[in-house]
Amino acid sequence: MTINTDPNNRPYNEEAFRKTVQRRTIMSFVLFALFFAGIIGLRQWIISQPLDSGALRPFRNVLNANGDFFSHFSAPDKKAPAYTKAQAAKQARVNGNLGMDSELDPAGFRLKVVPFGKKDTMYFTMSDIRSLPHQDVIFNFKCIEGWSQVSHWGGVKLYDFLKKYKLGSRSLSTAPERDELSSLPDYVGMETPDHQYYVGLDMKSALHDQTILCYELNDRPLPAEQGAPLRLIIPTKYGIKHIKRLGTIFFSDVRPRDYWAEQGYDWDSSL
Ligand SMILES: Nc1nc2c(c(=O)[nH]1)N[C@H]1C(S)=C(S)[C@@H](COP(=O)(O)O)O[C@H]1N2
Ligand SMILES: [Mo]
Repeated sequence: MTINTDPNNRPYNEEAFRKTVQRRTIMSFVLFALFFAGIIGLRQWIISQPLDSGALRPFRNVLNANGDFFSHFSAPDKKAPAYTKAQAAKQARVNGNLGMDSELDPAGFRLKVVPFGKKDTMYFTMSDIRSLPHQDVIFNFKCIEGWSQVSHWGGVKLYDFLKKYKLGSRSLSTAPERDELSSLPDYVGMETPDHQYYVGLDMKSALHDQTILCYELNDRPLPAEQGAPLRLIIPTKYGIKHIKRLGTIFFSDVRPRDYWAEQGYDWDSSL
């Protein structure tokens, strides 16, 4: 007795069975080849695309879309959690020394500021900067490499500095206001004196209450390897944005170049 498993009760036909198997084998081979060609074609297309801020355009678009999406959740006016001095590391980590080779002359130091529209460049001494109200910032410093550390910095609010010297608005006669963001230039750019390291910031984050021009670490003068005489501390963003050895500040409606964004990292780098 034979068991016929065909529901239509057709007799078993070896020749037909072999043909079906053969046809399916060819079909799956063709589909696989098409799929493979598609992947290779896509890859060819992607690598033929132009570079945009250091990433191939399609990847940069994904990075930008990611950044735009997540910026809705991490509002730049949100405060980074505060800590006490006792919680801060006694020995703050040192990381990164790009753009820090130029000669260090704290007495001769001038912070260069180029007002919006490249109007007359202005220069500020450390005493100009120190004359503003002192501000401590104690926060959890986070590096994209994966480490974080609570550290204690001192300086003056970038906002206070820009307000006092009427910088960062579209004209030289008005001080920037936080609640008039739409009337201000969109971005702030910062570079080391030798222009080897540079960051771009959105205006809202630059004017944030915890963003400081920093000249102290643990109540003492900022050490050279941590950015003396002046660096940026911007607790709402990853370490890459905390430029050390600050030399120049400028304002723009075009996204300023950014060292790590050119290496493929998220341009915004908000926490
Ligand atoms: N000029 C300059 N600033 C810089 C860097 C750098 O290489 N050069 N590295 C950045 C990175 S990646 C980090 S994590 C922080 C580290 O600051 P720290 O040395 O005070 O820990 O500085 C940032 N600012
Ligand atoms: Mo970093």
